[in-house]
Amino acid sequence: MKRVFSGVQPTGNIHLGNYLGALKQFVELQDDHECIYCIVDEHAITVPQDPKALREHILDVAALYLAVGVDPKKSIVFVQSDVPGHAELGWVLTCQSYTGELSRMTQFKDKSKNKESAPTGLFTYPVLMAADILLYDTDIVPVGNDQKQHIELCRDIATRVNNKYKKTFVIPEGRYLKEGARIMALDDPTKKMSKSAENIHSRISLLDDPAKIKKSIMKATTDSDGVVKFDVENKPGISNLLNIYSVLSGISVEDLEAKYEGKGYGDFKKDLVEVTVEALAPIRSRYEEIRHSEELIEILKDGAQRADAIAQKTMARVKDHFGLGLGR
Ligand code: AQP
Repeated sequence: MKRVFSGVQPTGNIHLGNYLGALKQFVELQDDHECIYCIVDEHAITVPQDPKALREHILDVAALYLAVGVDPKKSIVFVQSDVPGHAELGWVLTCQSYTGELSRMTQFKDKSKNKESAPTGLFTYPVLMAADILLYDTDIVPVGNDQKQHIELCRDIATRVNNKYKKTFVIPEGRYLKEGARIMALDDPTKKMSKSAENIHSRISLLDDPAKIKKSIMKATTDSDGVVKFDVENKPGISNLLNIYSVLSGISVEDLEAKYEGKGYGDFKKDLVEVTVEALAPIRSRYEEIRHSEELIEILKDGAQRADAIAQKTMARVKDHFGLGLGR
């Protein structure tokens, strides 16, 4: 069975982009793959975090994994910092990466823009992400489009190590969905939907109540010609909404265009509100059931043990190939 690894940062406001780009794939893959899903808290501290809130967000994301359908009987679910191999391999790989290639990462450029100085962790973040993936001999990494550059870097580092030392790592492949891979912000469809955007109406969070969902969708930026048509270049707002509608309802974009021919954006948006509320309602209620349960903690502890067993084997191999430690 092929092995799958992916993670989400516990930085709050898990949104439709995270769900449609990544989490939905997590669920799809778990029946016929060996899946490992992580809450990447060590990535979250690359920007300032309130310690109390971070702890809560870790459990929020874990509960959301389960609420969307990740099944701990089929998949390993755990918190990154509970497995020391991530940070350990992260350092080894930092020594195998170059400042030039890290400087080219667009996420680093965006997040450090207009800052006189940025945390070093923000710069080396993609190396830690490579370590997360390579630690588990991962074959497939289900992620959104925005992670493509980081996945390529991971493959480059793994290939470099394999060529320089004995074959150490499996070379992973990114897995991106055709639709859902890049959900755009509702207030500005030229930017991706993001957890950290200031305007709460730029995103739909998975736990938003129906009133908030309605307000965000009805306010979403479209254009003035009133034709429901998929055309990313000229009509990015309505194209993004069509995309969301299509993935949530299972109706193709072409069928949606036909359904709303001759109707205005108002009707379209009203229906999209209904579709979204309906899709998110079971996630919200499952989340409420599990979020404060002891079961959640047990699942994460068990997941960390199972993940650690795999990670330790990889670290033993890495140390052996690099000549680290005493070797006995
Ligand atoms: N807009 C998006 N469309 C599709 N997929 C997306 N992902 C993120 N945004 C979109 C995917 O969600 C997974 C988890 O992302 P993350 O926790 O690593 O955070 P991120 O990519 O940094 O997400 P945000 O929302 O943009 O957070 P901030 O604002 O904190 O930077 C990944 O698979 C990602 O591709």
